[in-house]
Amino acid sequence: MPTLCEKIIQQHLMEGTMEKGSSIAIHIDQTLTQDATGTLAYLQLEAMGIDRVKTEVSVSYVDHNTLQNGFENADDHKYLQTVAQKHGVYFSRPGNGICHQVHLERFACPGKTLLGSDSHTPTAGGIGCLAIGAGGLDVACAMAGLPFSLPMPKVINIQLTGALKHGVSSKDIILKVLQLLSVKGGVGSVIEYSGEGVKTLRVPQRATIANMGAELGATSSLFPSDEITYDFLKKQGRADAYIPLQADEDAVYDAVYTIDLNELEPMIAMPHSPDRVMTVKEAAGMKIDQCCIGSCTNSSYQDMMNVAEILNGHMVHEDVSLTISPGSRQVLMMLSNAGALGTMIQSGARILESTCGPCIGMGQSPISNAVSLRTFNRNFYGRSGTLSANVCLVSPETAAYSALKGYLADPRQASYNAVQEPDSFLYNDDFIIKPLPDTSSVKVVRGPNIKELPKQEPLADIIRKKVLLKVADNITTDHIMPAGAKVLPYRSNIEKISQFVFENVKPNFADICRKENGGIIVAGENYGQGSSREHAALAPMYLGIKAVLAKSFARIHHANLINFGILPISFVNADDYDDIDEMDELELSDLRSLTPHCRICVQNKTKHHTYIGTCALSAFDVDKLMAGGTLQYIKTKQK
Ligand code: MIC
Ligand code: SF4
Repeated sequence: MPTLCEKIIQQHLMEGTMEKGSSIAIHIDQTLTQDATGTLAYLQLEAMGIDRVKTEVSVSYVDHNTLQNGFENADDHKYLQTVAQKHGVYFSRPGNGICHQVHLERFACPGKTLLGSDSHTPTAGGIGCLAIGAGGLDVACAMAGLPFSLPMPKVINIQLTGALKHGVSSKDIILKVLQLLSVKGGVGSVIEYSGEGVKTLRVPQRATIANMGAELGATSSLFPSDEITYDFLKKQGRADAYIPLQADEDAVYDAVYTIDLNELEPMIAMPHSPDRVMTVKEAAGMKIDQCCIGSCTNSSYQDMMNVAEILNGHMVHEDVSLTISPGSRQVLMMLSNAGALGTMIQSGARILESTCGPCIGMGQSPISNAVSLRTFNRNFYGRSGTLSANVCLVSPETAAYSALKGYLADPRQASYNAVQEPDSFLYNDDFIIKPLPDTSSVKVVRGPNIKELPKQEPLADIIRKKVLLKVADNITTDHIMPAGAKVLPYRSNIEKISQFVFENVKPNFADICRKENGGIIVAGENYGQGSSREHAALAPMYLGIKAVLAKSFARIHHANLINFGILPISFVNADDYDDIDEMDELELSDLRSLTPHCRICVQNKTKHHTYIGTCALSAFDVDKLMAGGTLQYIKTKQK
């Protein structure tokens, strides 16, 4: 009676028992990194002294920092290429596509485990792979052959019945799930999809849904591996990767929801959160300024072909800028061969590289006060690069149809023929540099932007620091460590990037940290949701942040804080949050006696009040914190 998730975990279990919430460690078969998190991951791998990765497959992608406005990003690409060669890692060159789309096409396998230094790694759940996002350091550890620790997840089942109607797409399914569960609804869980409706969805459509499980806060999302999976793998020339896989008929789930696809309508997530969902009909008519189609969520061949069908013979509205970024070189080639690229260009679409592009604020920031419809997965405040912009998330069909109209329009009214999956995909791996058998002659190239990793001291017994920032619920890693074309080039330069920590929340935060010689952050629920970027822990650590006191934490960020020696403390009594003000002085004591799931006494020296906090830690986490972070811990062990 196991669920699909439990079957895969069972086969990979290295430590612990499969009791919900208890700490387990699993073997990782594959890893992926992208350039914005990859440089740190490989610097950490090098620091561990590992010659060659121990995984079945590890792939390094370049897809985020591709706007080469200065030498920094190009230098990073060269470092990534050479360090990959040195350590037996596949290297997907810039231009080959977005990591999750390419990994789905060329590497992901049902039944395998995949750990990626990007929160949307679960995209590969669309093919039945247990794929998890993590910080770069955890991915470096997996490349070094160490098991990956996580709490044994709960399993939420979403049953899909019926079939999607004209103009409704798989993006609308996941937006509906977000409406049901919210950005916190998946925390600590894997989401498993089943039911007759699943059989009507092709692998890339399933991948769209699995991708945005990250926005639910879920550990991963999974689809069964069935004849549709086999068909996709066969068309990618990878039929031998197929194994059938599904939950047992009588699998027991922690919660079950049903969505009837027959009844589903086009959906939209309003600013600035992916769970502020309503139907397109409810918001229809809203004037728009920009539409961006692409990202790891919606850039498959079928997505793009449907867009071309809708645009065919029409011009983009004069007040709208439409950008299209196909997800991979494979998709782009196929669009070109099918004539769809010509259709898009003819309609006035601006064709961008096969990269993340506007999704991570790498160009195409919209005009002031814009309404921008995007087929992406995140519409967090400021992420587009225009602080006054209102970004909404929609399906490719809604974006394309609205781009023609100049206002939010319901694609069920568009007359177009939905495109089916092709008979075969145009695959070739010429843009993926394969690992060399002998790497002894490879020289790793480091440009001047690649700096050494900062070091952290072992945990002190007493921390007495001021609260330098108090923030509300659902703070994203985009709030903590903004991305975008200005900041991303410094992902390998922690001193430089730390200047931007909380830039859009408290512009002088870095200066205050320096003046006060570090401090503590107080936060509400779900602190650190969103991206896996470990810079959101490493850069605050560099600024002297010693602890975060929050009502609750997002999974990946919680792990990243521990990796960099910052104490993640949860309030036992959530009301204590209200009692603390910025610049209050807090004292945390007896920290050298920290144990898993221990309580910590927090004294407010300014108000003379005492609060109780807890730390949800495994024994391994305690060791890491004591040493001052994971890298320090591994180094001490090696001595
Ligand atoms: C994102 O979508 O926010 C990113 C950029 O892909 C991140 C990784 C990063 O910050 O580099 C993610 O989702 O993990
Ligand atoms: Fe890239 Fe956007 Fe996907 Fe992150 S969410 S991997 S930035 S396309």
